[in-house]
Amino acid sequence: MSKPEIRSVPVRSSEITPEHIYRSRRQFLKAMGVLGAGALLAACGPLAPGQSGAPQATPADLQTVAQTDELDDPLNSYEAITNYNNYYEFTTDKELVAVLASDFQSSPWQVEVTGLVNNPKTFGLEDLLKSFPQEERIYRLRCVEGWSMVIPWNGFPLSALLKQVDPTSQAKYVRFVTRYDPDIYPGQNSRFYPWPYQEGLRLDEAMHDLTILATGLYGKELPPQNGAPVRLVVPWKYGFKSIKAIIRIELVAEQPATLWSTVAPHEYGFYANVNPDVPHPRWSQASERRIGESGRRPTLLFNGYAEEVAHLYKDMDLSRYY
Ligand SMILES: Nc1nc2c(c(=O)[nH]1)N[C@H]1C(S)=C(S)[C@@H](COP(=O)(O)O)O[C@H]1N2
Ligand SMILES: [Mo]
Repeated sequence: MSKPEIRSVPVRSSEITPEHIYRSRRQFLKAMGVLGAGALLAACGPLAPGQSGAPQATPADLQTVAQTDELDDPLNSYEAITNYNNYYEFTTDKELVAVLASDFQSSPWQVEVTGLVNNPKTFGLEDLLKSFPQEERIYRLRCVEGWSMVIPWNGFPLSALLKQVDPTSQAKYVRFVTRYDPDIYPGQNSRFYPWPYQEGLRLDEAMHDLTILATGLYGKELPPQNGAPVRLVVPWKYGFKSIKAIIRIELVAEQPATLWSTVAPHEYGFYANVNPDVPHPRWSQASERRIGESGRRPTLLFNGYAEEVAHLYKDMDLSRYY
């Protein structure tokens, strides 16, 4: 039997499909006349394209084909991703963050984009969702502590937002700031940390297509514990770079201070690129514990994204601790 004509259908077996994308694809498939039983499940064997009267693919079918990243690593469950979190504004107890964050009000919310830009702009959350087409990105997240997950984010490239504000030629770095409000964030009453949480990227890192602002995960609105309503995700860097609950993005000329490099500069550098060969001063970074798995797996250079990002660091000594 010959193969059914479904090769041009834009569904990759390695994708989880969030509902809104699922729907638009479904409409596309309908228009193409290929939506029949198993049309999305290439492995199920031949079928007649456009076959009528056949049961239609459901979101559940899609979820069953779509459970790995591009390295064939399984996605972590929604439960794991939303119940094991680092968010020091709430607590340092990863399993308590979700509980303490459950009442967090992430609406209304504004993100001010300012500094060395020709077109400073304040975006309401609705503007961010409306102005920038939301995509799904399945990324590995590697925490500097030595654990990792695979997370299907929804969001959009940070570059799209930066293009709108039009950085001036003096802008060399981007600074990100989390909301400061000790009344809602119990952890911000601790004087040990220089609140608010801040992070930074070099402008070319910020403009890289892998760098996104996430507004959701698993096709749902971003939960408070994962940084609602909008957080950075930089998948080739240790997780602490991926700052949550952003209220300000500032284009600056000098490398900005970050919370972790202020607290412990010799332990948490500005670049913080995932690198198995450069140990943290107190532990090896050669391997990691994937949440949901027993044992450890080797950590990959740039968290497995070397092909895409290594060129950004061709003038830097990767054996150095930055
Ligand atoms: N504002 C803020 N952002 C933050 C943190 C934090 O404590 N506060 N923790 C970071 C760390 S150490 C990690 S590993 C990731 C964890 O993201 P997740 O909880 O969504 O998996 O968020 C990062 N972003
Ligand atoms: Mo982390």
